[in-house]
Amino acid sequence: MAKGIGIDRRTLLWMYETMVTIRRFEEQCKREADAGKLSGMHSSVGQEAVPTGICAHLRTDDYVLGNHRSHHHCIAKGVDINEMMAELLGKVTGTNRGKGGTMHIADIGKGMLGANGVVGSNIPVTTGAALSAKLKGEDTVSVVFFGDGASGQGALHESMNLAGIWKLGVIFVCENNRYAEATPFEYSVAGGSIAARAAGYGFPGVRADGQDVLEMYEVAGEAVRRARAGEGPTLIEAQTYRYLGHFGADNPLLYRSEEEEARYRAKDCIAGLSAHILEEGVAGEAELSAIDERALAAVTAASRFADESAFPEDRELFADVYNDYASGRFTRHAESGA
Ligand SMILES: Cc1ncc(C[n+]2csc(CCOP(=O)(O)OP(=O)(O)O)c2C)c(N)n1
Repeated sequence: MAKGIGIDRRTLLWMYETMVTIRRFEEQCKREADAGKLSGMHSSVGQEAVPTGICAHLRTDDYVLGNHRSHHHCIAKGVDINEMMAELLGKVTGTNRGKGGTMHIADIGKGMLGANGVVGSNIPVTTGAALSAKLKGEDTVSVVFFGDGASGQGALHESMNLAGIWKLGVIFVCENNRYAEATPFEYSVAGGSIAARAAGYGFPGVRADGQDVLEMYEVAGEAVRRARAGEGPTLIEAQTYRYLGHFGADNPLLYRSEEEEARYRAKDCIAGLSAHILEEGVAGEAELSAIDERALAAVTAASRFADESAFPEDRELFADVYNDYASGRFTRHAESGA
């Protein structure tokens, strides 16, 4: 673990509770999927430290965008887990009134501009959000999370170039969990380092231990400071691991070893932070257990909330989906009479 020097107690305990909440949420999602209540989802278990260490520095008006594996990004950015669980189950109380599902959760009010099932697609959108902030003279930071597989998309390189020349307040965060579906990082990423690519665009690229939330916090602190100060972008390559298969139903042992899985699980981000908190006397066992219980209770309540919520009515099908901006006939859900 990094030393975590200077991180206050409130932040440490927030990071602990956020990571535990993400894990309990993902475990509940797997149960919902196994019960046939949702068709499947990309679990972020094992990767909790990456968005947690970064979002610990963000304000509500900062922007986060994600990818197909984004439950952890949403929770770390403060999206309500009741609404998230309802969204996953297609209920009308969901973040997107049940029309987005697991890969398209968005909550503009919380600064979560959206997950996205199209690999790499949110990288230029985030760069655009950062450009908009710059043109408006705002110091908001825009963060995009994407995988090692997405790092081969041309959109990343075009975005890094524009962000570099315009010194945009964007942070490109690659969650390198070593596999894009079943394709190993070593096979698909030329040069062996995603972080090193930033040098070609004239801004810092940093490789960090994505299973160490204190290191993530430290690296993100500098990236956020640069972005707010108008000094330009940063690329962070967080080395992490997804404990489960790509989409839940697949068997990861067809392309990786039990020994490798055990090695990463031994460096678990929650266990690491818990040990740090206890060793440094930040909190005792009883306080951490109380947080564990609170996180579990919140996730259980979210599941109940989703179960008890209604599905959208048929007449809602086209509300908030198509809009004709050009003709001025733009309708919001509330105005559509649905
Ligand atoms: C443009 C596009 N190509 C292919 C896919 C199919 N696909 C979905 S997830 C995925 C792997 C993405 O890997 P990575 O970016 O490393 O993210 P991870 O799943 O490891 O979090 C692929 C190829 C897609 N959704 N979009």
